[in-house]
Amino acid sequence: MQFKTKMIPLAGAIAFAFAGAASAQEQVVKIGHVGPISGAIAHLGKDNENGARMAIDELNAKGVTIGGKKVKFELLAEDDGADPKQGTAAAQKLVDAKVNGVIGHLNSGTTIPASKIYHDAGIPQISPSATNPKYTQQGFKSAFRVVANDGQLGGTLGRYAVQINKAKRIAVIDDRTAYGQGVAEEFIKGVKSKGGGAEIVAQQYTNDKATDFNAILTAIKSKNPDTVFFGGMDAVAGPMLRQMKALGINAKFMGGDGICSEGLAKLAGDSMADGQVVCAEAGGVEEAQKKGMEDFRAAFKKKFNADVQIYAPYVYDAVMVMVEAMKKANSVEPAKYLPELQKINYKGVTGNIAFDAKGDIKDGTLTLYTYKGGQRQQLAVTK
Ligand code: ABU
Repeated sequence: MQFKTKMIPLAGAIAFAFAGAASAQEQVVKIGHVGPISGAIAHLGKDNENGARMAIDELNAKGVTIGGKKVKFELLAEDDGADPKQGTAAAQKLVDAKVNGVIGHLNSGTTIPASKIYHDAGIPQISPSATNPKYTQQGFKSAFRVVANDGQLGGTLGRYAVQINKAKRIAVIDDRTAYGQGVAEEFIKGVKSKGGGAEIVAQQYTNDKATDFNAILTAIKSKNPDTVFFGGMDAVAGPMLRQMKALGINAKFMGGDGICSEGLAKLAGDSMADGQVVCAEAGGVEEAQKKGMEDFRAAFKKKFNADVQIYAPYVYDAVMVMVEAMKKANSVEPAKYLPELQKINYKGVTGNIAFDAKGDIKDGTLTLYTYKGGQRQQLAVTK
């Protein structure tokens, strides 16, 4: 058999040889991302994943060199469906793929069990949104989060209910997930710490897939609450608000970051009165950094034709922080850049990011929001 040969002109041959040399000096760095891309909160999972994609695309466009080699970042995006079992399976898949680091997961209920898998494999993990304190209380040096935790979230909301909203009769519902239960418990502690004559008049439970709240809301209505706190996510809070309106429960509705999305108003239909909902994002920026955050939101909208839901900017920063640690270590090897991650001090779009000894963000901020005319409106930024 004869091979047809094609002559390459000399200049082309030299260029070809150099291109080969350049690619030999290129290294692929795999960044894992995990969130729920299916199920009721897929819109939040996609928001997170797009935050990671935005960071990776920017890094590749800019060009990053680490350890003398040009880096090509690859995003390995996995869906955990917000389910703990699917979460550990996704974690194992990323470990088997030899990722250099992981951003995720979105939910506390998936982040906590997955963190042991990453820890045992020596892979750094940064959650951009899991707020249950247990995640960073396990003694895993590989676990970090770039947002405040449920102690800060629930506690602040509890104190706000009593001090600012003057709540007296409070009903509490949670979805029994690691996040929902945890933030509700912290909210109750916050209420109790302020006294002020506020009482928890009812406590009810649901789950993260429920759509019918008639029985628990009817029980709550009989206690005549002025405030209902819900520990759970926006996909459940929306229909819950609709059913509260249908039952004539005219109470304030409060919740943590899980309900505090751009999409809550849509999920609640026209059932949300102006100012009725008060929720908190587990992060936020003060005046001087607002422009950076607004620019990010505009660039995100342009790239994905979608508004930021909650945590896309935190995911973006989490990727940037991980890469910054690699640059400082001059290595993409987890064992080498992990010590740099532990002592990072990085100015991101979501504010300054540095971690305490447990891996929690230092000086975490909260942003309180309400909704008016179906739009999320900021009430306050607080520490
Ligand atoms: N922090 C709200 C949503 C994620 C979670 O902690 O489960």
